[in-house]
Amino acid sequence: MTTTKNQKLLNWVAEVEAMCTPDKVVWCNGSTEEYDRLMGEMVASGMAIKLNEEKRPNSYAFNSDPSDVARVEGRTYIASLKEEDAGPTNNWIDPAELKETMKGLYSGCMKGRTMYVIPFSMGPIGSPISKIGVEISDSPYVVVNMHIMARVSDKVLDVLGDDGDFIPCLHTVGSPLEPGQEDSRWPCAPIEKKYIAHFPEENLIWSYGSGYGGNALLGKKCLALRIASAMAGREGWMAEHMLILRFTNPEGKKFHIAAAFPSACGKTNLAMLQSTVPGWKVETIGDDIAWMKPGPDGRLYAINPEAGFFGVAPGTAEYSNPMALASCRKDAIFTNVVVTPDKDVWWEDMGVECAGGTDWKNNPWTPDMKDADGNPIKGAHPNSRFTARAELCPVICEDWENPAGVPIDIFVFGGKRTTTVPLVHEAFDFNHGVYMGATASSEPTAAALDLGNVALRIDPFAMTPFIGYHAGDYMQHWFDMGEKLGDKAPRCFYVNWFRKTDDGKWLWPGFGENSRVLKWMCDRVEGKVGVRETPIGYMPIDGELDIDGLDLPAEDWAELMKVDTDLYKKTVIDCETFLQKFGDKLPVQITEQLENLKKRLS
Ligand code: SAT
Ligand code: MN
Repeated sequence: MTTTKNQKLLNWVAEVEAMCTPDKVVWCNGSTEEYDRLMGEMVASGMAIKLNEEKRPNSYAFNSDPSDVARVEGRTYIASLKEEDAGPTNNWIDPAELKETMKGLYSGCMKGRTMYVIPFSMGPIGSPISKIGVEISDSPYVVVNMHIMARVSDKVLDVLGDDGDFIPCLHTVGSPLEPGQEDSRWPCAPIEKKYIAHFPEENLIWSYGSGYGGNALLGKKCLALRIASAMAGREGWMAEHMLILRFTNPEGKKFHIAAAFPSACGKTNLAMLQSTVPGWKVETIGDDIAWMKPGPDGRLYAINPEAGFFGVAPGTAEYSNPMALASCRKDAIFTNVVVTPDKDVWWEDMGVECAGGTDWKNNPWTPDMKDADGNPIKGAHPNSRFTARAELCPVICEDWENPAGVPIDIFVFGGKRTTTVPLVHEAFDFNHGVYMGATASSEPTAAALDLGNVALRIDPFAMTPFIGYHAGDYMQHWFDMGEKLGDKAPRCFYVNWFRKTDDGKWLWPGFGENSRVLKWMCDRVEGKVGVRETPIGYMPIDGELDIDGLDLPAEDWAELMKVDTDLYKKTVIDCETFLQKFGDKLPVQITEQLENLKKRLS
């Protein structure tokens, strides 16, 4: 039961209950008691595994259905009233038609299940910059993950009051149960019935058929990026797929960096980086999403709307990200990893040996197992995840929940490119930076597995799957923000940690050593170092980006700093081809930047 008198909320819950016909309705309050009770029920049903209390206190593991392991971009829709408002990067269906289809699916979809009503706040509860959402879901797994990722609380309903507004987020796993029918361990619907639908003019989210990650934890990509970016475009602020970190120098001067990379390109690692530059320290504010608004002093202030990390497990190791490991040492949820016989967790590239256990498909597994083609069978799914509380991160910044946010000095864009793009370059000015962000390119990663075999994805601002409106208007919004911010706009840089030699060896050590590149950026902001001008942007003068003590042969460094104009021209052609699809919505500033770049390269 609930004590809320908010009529919009009560009406919506009643409507959904009538449509989805759950066995019962439970209003969630985010309490520890609620968390423990749901986990207890899921352990009893076999959906969750309670991990070893000594090794992983208060932690649980889940295995999803093998068909439900990542976001489904091909089944994600921006159902704006007009098709042209969704633009060429989004799937679109007429909202009336999509609602008809989905109502058909929703009808009776929660039969045999409990319907949870989950009030949550993205951003600190009660802060003027925060947004209230209410997720209705029939997945107890969603409830416990929302406890960690969003702020689920009765207090949200207090803030909402009798007539406050909220973003309705409807979710179901799409798997009704007939009387007596046994539930599956991870109920979900087949791919052709999955819909992740957004109605931007109504600030409404409808998700059907998947229980995994961003398809189901609707505060994250659906609300905090797709719906929020559309709101931000209308209202003059920014909702971006960016980590936020504070980098403090030995004198105590603080720099704030927001960085955009596609999913599964190491954002979490960078957000929690252990600086190798003496005296310089990184603190984490967020690892995935930034909401940014101009502050009273004209600078751009950022908050992290989330309360936890939904990080990629494989590759998270003591050497790559000890702070992420520390964040999930207790009170964590693991999805699609290996569970060892002593009920701890393991994944590929965790930096420790594993003799075997139960793999993400719930089968007995040992590391020497091979598939029919002789390739090793992975124990953890490449997109397996940990859900961890941000407050447990040892380097969480004291200002991570400051409702005023932190002033951003530097924007970083990037992606995973094994060739062509140098380690770091700086934009000539903000508009050039917007061009860099708009044409950021990456080789595909594990976070969206339904993209097929594309060699290169141009992924504007790492936002392609998350822009809730026309991407051309979204790019224009970036230029408009630059104009509004003027000389207080953040400096823009482009990085690529992922260059390889012809024989497949990484050229740059990465991880903590990336702090050397961040320091160079801060030195640029302070005017302490110069640059050399190249066709693609400003680059470090030899000796001014400190690589002392690295095992980095001179020829590797030269390669990392090289701009091969012939190779680069190919990327520019790919970008130009990509940009053509924006037609007359392509901002003139983009065309200008592209023409200038082509001239500089010729
Ligand atoms: O969208 S998820 O939340 O599942 C993770 C990601 O793609 O970054
Ligand atoms: Mn992400």
